[in-house]
Amino acid sequence: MKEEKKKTNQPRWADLNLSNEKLVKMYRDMLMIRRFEERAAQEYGKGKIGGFCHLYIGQEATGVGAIAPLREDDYIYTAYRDHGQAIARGMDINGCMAELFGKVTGVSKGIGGSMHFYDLSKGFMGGWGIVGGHPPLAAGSAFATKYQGKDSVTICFMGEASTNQGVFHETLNMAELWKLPVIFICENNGYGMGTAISRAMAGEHLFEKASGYEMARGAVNGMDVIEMYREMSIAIKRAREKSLPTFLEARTYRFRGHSMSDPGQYRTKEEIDEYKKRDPIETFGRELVAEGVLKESDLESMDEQIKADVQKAVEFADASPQPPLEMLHENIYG
Ligand SMILES: Cc1ncc(C[n+]2csc(CCOP(=O)(O)OP(=O)(O)O)c2C)c(N)n1
Repeated sequence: MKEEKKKTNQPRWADLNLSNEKLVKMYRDMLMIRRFEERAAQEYGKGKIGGFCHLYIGQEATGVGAIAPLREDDYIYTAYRDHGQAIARGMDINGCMAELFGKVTGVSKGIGGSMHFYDLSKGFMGGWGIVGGHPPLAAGSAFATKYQGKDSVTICFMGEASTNQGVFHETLNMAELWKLPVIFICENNGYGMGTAISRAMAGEHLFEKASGYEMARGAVNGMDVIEMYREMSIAIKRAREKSLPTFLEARTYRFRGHSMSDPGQYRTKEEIDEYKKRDPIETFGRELVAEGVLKESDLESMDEQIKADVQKAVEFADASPQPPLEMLHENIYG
């Protein structure tokens, strides 16, 4: 009886070997992404940021929960909605903000912009703009590390619309055929630009697309950082120890438009409000307080500190110089 009571009193992450420090870091990373992007939206409005800018707000738990169980020698590929994953990977927020501002101190020297964050030292391989264009690169990365006899894992984020591309299927086929240590994380936020998934995709169970290749697969609640961490830990173990791929469908939602230029008239306020009730940051923050990991006052002071850090990043970006003209001729094939 005593034993049973003890079990039910345990937090739901008790089996995951997560220290309080790690739990707090996961919460902090999600809040940093949120505050960084809210500020990016403001700066975009002021004309400080140009070009495309796709916000990750609402999807934070997917990126943080997927990246938290990785090792430093693992690799990450993603699409253009890349700020959140870059921050979750520990990329410098000054460099990230400067990249948005198109400054030479940016993570891609100011010539990539919002869609092309990159940091080799963190194994963050971008930031890619073509829908479905990067999954084959991720499979190539997994092939390379396997060929070199390393036990690194490559993870690849993609939007659900990319799974309608032919190259997606070619990639899954080769990944399973060659037993590559790669994890595909499909962030199903329900919409490809303004088109609801139900209008563009046959079949209700997206993750079953991987069944044609007999790949390990499943769906996970992408609004829940702990569930993401749990499923990713299993997939990472499979990739690292057995060199096998996994396809995970993370069910999530973006609270903002597709990009900064999207007025978002294809969804109702009621639908958005419904998802906001499941805000991944608020729900996890409440849970950490309920479990005694943090106090309400800790949440507040952390938020203040993060806002101050983001303010400094904006000042850094603003004060940084533009890339010099000579750089126009660098990194060009010809
Ligand atoms: C090959 C290709 N076709 C069209 C586009 C234009 N486009 C940019 S984003 C996007 C929607 C992609 O949606 P999804 O993959 O679900 O990702 P999300 O934006 O929801 O993160 C489209 C069609 C593109 N970038 N590349």
